[in-house]
Amino acid sequence: MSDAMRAVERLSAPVGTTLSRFIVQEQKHFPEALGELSQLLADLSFAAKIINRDVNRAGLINSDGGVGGQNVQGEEQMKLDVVADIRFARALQRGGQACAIASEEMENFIDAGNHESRYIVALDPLDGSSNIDVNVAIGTIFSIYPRKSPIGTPPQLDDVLQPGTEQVASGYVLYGSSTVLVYTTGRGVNGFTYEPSLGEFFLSHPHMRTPENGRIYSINEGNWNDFPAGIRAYLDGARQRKLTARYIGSLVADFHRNLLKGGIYLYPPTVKAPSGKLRLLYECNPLAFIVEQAGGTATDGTRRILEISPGELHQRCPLYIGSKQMVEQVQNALKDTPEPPSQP
Ligand code: AHM
Ligand code: MG
Repeated sequence: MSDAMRAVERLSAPVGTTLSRFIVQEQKHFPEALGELSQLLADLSFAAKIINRDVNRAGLINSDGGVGGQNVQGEEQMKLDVVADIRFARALQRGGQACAIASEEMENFIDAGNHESRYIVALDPLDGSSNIDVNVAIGTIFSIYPRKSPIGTPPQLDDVLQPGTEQVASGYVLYGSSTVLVYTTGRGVNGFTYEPSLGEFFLSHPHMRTPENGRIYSINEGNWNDFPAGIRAYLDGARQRKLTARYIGSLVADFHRNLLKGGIYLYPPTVKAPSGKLRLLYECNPLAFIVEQAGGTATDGTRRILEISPGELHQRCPLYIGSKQMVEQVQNALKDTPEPPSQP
């Protein structure tokens, strides 16, 4: 082949599979599907594109300041996580496929007004609050459930308080050195990378699998004195085996890295947070669904995360999530040394 032909071939290479095309192709595996879930995923990815733009321009538009503060033009500032919450709620309300939305940013779930729709969305619109103002990777986490109440009626709290096993889809968006959207509908996990010049997510990580074992552990070791004895024992072992410590402090970013490379993320109960810090509905459950679909595990130390029945919207739970063997080791360490966190 001549150089010219090679150049033509290179320049006209296919750009790949867009997220929208992939969603439509996936829908064909669910013959009874009416396209509502596909539309919901499309709405979420559209809002994610807008958040991505906002995150990238955060320093310029002063949206990284505190709520109620003022920017240099004397305009009201709004924190990016609040902006993200508004954008997702608007996209879902207007998209028409979510009848209720539960968010980390809202005390109660909201009735999205779409009473004919069949789905509930729980989400953390912008997770990693301590990293928002300092240009460190942050993320969105979402979870989709079928409603339990009859179609055509207003959604109820029980629609939102379902165990993770009931999820029909979940995913996350990582706003990092590139922006990645990863999701599952229970048929494996696929990841898409955002191409800013085309404004599209493209399939970049098909059929994601996480290694059975890994060498990375991610935990806020500053809380060492508060950890249950079993966790301290596990961490001692990890140091002896010279594992690698990596902790960004953004769950999505730590989770994504460990998913790809093999590792474990731990947020144990502490004295300050006796039930752990992370929220079951929109942080633990969606990532637990993804990790299991990718061959990994998620527990609260004794129970499978997905089987925990939530009693309230913002319920917290300890989280040990990642490579199967590493999570098992943590569970064993907790069993062998079953002491609660020490009291101050
Ligand atoms: P947030 O929802 O207020 O952002 O809190 C959740 C975040 C996670 O992204 C992160 O893994 C964890 O909190 C970090 O907590 P800590 O600062 O205690 O290590
Ligand atoms: Mg959060």
